[in-house]
Amino acid sequence: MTAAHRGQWRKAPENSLAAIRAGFADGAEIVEVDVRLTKDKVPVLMHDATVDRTTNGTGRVADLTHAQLRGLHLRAGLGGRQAAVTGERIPTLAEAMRASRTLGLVNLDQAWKDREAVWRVLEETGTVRNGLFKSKAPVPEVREFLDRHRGALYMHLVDDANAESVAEFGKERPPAVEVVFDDVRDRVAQPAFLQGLRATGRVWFNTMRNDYAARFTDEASLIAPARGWGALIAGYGATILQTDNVETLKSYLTKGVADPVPPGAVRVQAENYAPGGAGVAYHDTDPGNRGDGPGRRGDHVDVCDHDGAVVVCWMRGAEWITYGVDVPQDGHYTLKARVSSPYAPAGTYRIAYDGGRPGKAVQVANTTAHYAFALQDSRDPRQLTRGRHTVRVSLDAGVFQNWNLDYLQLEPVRP
Ligand SMILES: [Ca+2]
Ligand SMILES: [Ca+2]
Ligand SMILES: [Ca+2]
Repeated sequence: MTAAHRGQWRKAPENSLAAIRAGFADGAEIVEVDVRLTKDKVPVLMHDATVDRTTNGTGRVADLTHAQLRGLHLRAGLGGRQAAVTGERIPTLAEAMRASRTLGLVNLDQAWKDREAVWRVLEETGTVRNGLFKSKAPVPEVREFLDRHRGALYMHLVDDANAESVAEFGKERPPAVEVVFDDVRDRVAQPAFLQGLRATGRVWFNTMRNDYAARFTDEASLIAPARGWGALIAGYGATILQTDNVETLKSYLTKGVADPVPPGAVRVQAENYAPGGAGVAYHDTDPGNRGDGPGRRGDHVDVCDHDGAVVVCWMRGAEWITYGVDVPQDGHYTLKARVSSPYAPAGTYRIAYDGGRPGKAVQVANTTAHYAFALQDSRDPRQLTRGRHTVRVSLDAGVFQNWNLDYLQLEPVRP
């Protein structure tokens, strides 16, 4: 099963009704949302304690009434102060559950402390069988709640700190267990423990960030599924994956490929720039590799690892970097760049082919987070002949530049 983390935030604001609908429409069986109570005790969807990141307002959810929250607008994607303000508003949990009733399960994150108020919403909206509670609370506390609310769906969360709590459930094991491990040597990541979980239910892993499943991430999966989703399914017994990449995970589960190169296209990873060193293959203004990723020995190009995505980062004005690209056949091509940035504007780049003049300035999109990558069309197509070409990406000097480049992709287009 696929669980869409905070809904399909690549198409609508996180934790919005549109993101919930898009998550189910893109094939997720589960949408994960975050629940908080307003000052007047209305359960609403909001990840953070404050509305600052994801809306055009400020303040703590617990200090704002439902009426006050309704006046706010959600920001695009994962938000941030420079993300676009949308027409979407903060949904109540009741609205979210009604929207999901015929579509799938809703994983109620951060809801355990307010579980009685949440339960009332599920009852009122006829969605007791849609709402999935979760916690790592002591087992007697969980039992007490489940005994009083027969029919409640519950998933227990374990890491190495509470691994033995699963056994305390005895014969009444929850139908799913969420396993969090940041190291493959963790106790909860060992085969015997996981086989025990699989014997009685589903096993849930999170692949959004590096620390949730020991670097088996969405982004690593896009490079090669065996580095992420494939490993969790084959080696760790995963039956539910929570992802920030709903469409690519569904593609992998149904077709066996995560992020295929389109027919007739050619892709080059940003970190695989041309040989030759400084002044020949690149110009970089930050001494050494300022990133935390696997840079090339002795080079100054900055390479970061954003939760499994290996990217050129610390982009600064006047820098440039060159790639060798093998064009498969004569034709008209557009260059797309897989980029990320929480800024608006994020920066600009120009493309030059085979030592020629740089093309028009391409504005890098605000993707709302450094780890939120999107494939962006430069909309500056060129006629290219079959064979090897050089592509130089140069960043305009004197303008703000702070973005990340994952890969370049030349795709055939009609002239
Ligand atoms: Ca550098
Ligand atoms: Ca740099
Ligand atoms: Ca890359």
